[in-house]
Amino acid sequence: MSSVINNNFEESRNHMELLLNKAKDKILDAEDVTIYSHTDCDGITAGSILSSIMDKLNIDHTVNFVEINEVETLETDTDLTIISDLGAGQNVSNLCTNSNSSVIVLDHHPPIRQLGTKLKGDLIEINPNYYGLDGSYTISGGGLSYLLAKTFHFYDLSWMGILSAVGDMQNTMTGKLRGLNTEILHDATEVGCVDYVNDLLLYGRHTRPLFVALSYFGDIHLPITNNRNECIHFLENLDIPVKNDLGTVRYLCDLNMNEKAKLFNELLTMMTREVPDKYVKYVPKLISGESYEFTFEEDYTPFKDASEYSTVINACGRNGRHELGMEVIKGNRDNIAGELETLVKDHKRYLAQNLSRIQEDNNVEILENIQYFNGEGIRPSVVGTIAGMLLSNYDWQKPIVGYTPIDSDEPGYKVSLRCSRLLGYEGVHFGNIVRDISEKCGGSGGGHSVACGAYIPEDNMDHFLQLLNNSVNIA
Ligand SMILES: [Mn+2]
Repeated sequence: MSSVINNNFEESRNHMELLLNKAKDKILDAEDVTIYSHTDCDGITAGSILSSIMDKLNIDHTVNFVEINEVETLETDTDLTIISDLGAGQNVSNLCTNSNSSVIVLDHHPPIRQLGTKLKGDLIEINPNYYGLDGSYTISGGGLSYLLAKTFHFYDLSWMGILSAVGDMQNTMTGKLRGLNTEILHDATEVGCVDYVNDLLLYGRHTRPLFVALSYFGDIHLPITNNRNECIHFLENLDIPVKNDLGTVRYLCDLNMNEKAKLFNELLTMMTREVPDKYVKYVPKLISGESYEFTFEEDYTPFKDASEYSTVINACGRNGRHELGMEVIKGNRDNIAGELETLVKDHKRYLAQNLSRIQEDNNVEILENIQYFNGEGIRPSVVGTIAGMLLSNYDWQKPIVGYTPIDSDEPGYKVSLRCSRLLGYEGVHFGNIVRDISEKCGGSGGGHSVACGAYIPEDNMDHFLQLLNNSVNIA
């Protein structure tokens, strides 16, 4: 267990700053640096921030994107090694003791070492959880990497800290960024690279026609869900034109305040009708929240809105093209535009095909408290995305679990769980539940309250589902 320093926020931030400055000195002393970062949007963005720091300082470096289970066997032969968005929960003594490299761990996941642990090599570990700050929403791996960049006054990288926080879903429960993320947001608005507005939480503010965005809306099943015709009627009834005067289809970003207010009220009424009484008070939070935009990006592109941007980076990561995602973030987009477009298109097609296959084959089994599908044939990296997409087509009041075989020495499954945020607001934390149950099943897991995952040995999969079904009583 880690020790927690229970001082006030300012003291915590000051102590982090002390460690960040030590890390800064290590960087300035290094001739060459190895960067290891995680493979998801947060990790890719964190790697991009660290790489940008090294570029600006003209320091030789390599960036490698790795999975959690690879951390303990990593090697290094450079002066300095930086691990971001992972490392806190893994044994890193291999890196520290078998090399002369100094090691910096910038992670927001629960740490297994005490603050200030000494290993044979130099180790600087920076983690919000040491100060009682919950890493699931106060700051991301990329956010910590930005705080390091900030010690060099590289404020222009602050937008990446916002991208990583949104990519890590740090704003999902309250609809806005909190904790140390607000410091990053402050820096980003100060230098003018990020704007934020209160808006409807429809995904696709710049890239999905409004009536399409509406058809995908929400954690819960509505009369307009997956029904574009209904969505068009819905908008017409509200006097919100689907197209503008020139006949061009309109996006959420085209609506004026009055139109947005009408849309908000109508969605509120519709959703209030659909949910049990105990959830009614949470419904406004499902409909509106803060949206973050990058001021230097073009309107109507997938790079303007932070949440849409994170989809592009996730598409890169989930197709094993992490470097491509990093090039996008670092702004080297001209040469890779075609490649990126193809990748995102193929990714969407892959998701759509697997989604309809599961629905057509009637693959979703409904138990008393959970529903699940055997996603054999689906790549482990996207089984969670597909679970999330399926949720509104099934019983949104139960979590949905998908699993698919992983390629490894011991046969097992990658498991992903998604559920409505309404369950999270009621206090259910599936990340913790799944962590406990997966350990009982000889696996490992965890994550957010409404989105989490696990690795489970093949023989224990049925047992896992059974324990999960028994562990919650949704009704
Ligand atoms: Mn992360």
